[in-house]
Amino acid sequence: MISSLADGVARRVERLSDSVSEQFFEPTIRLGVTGLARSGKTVFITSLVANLLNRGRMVQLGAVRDGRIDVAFLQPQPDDTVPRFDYETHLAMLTGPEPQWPDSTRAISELRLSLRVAPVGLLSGFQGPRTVHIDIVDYPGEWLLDLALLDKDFDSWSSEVLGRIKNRGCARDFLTQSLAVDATSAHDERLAQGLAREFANYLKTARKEGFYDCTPGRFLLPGDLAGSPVLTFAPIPFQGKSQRGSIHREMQRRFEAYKRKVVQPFFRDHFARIDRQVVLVDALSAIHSGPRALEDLRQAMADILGAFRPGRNAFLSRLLRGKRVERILFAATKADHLHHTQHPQMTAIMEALTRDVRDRARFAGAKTSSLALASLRATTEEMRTHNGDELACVRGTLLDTGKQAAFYPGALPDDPAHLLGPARTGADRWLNGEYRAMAFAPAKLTLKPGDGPPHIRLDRAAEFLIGDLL
Ligand SMILES: Nc1nc2c(ncn2[C@@H]2O[C@H](COP(=O)(O)OP(=O)(O)OP(=O)(O)O)[C@@H](O)[C@H]2O)c(=O)[nH]1
Ligand SMILES: [Mg+2]
Repeated sequence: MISSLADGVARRVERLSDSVSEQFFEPTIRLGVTGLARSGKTVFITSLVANLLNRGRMVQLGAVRDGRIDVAFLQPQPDDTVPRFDYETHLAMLTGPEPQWPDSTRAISELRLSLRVAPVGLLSGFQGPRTVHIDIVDYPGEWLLDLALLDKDFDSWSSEVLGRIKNRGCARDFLTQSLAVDATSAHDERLAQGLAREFANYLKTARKEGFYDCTPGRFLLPGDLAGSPVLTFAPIPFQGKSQRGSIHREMQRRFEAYKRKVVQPFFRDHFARIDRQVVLVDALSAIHSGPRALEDLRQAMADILGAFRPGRNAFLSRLLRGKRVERILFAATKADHLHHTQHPQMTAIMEALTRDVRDRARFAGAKTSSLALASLRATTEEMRTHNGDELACVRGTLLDTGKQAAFYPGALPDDPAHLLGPARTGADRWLNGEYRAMAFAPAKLTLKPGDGPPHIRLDRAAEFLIGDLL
């Protein structure tokens, strides 16, 4: 009895000293990782963590080059209600004997990595090593698109959505139902559920067809909110004065509840606490899909990045009160689909895609950078001769057949305007080039002790994001 009591006291003291030392001596960086669906978030985090634990391939990270990182280790995360990023499972899939890409994740998750770092500078002879905690937070880029809903009331949102989708084939079934609704009629739960279901179906198809404006984001990824009233509304046509007890009044109430209970908490509990942010973009896939997909991607990026210019949104300005993300990295992922001689063009496209917004974010004080990276390199490079031309190819295992093949993706233009121009003016195909997409399986690896999985420029990304704090 006494010993367990004493034990309890001792532990409490220990915990107290833990949290005191954490606050005063152990800096914590919250690193947000976002991007649209399939942009490469899970692979990025898995490989980044694996390469920070085994740092043989991270020489462009200054603290690694200088030999100042003594150890890196995973620790329990600080937030008890956020799912843990399932690092071990994802790594096992990527680096197992039959390597596979991880499953789609589509929700928020978190992981704490701690680094013990030797001090630099004048005091280095007197100080012991410091511990720096990096809390990596993975969240869907689609959730940032919901920010725009906060500025709208139900009626303006409804008419905007109905206007925007009126000519979309994939919206036909939903529109037929929605336009037939008499908004003044008494609320009928079955009708509301039918409309919400049809609206969610439309959103899912629209996303598959490459439309990016698929909000409210949680309709696509409902998680444990599935079937709840905050997800049981849909845009309906309405004019005049709202009646008590009408379907319009109930839809309006639920729309407001979605903003208050789903959108605002995400920004308050997660977004507002981020110090450094990486936005991952699968620009190559969009280029392969053609001008419309690239223009859609550009607009989605602009909307996503709008969240990093809080001045635009009253709720966010109030929430952040001057605090801002200090650094934002825009990274084109899957650069191993291109020979390295094309990486500068890829980076230029990335810069052009984010230019408008980036300039403003820079103006607001955040440091920004763009690069092309591969979190997990799945190819090797090779030169091939074709009709007398030297083609810079990449070679890898094809995902669908399991066969080895060399692949030439097409030449990206030196001037990104040659792609973004036609995309903006609504061209339906590329005139001066053909771009092919190819899905590679992750390569079988034999890693030397001390080496993480192979990557391209993941160390540069880490240097930009956290290097100054190590
Ligand atoms: N070749 C190559 N392919 C990659 C790389 N990173 C991601 N991919 C491909 O992109 C797909 C999506 O990667 P994920 O990391 O699962 O993307 P995500 O953003 O987490 O996707 P969701 O969880 O669905 O939102 C993978 O299944 C791979 O096919 C890379 O570094 N190289
Ligand atoms: Mg994922």
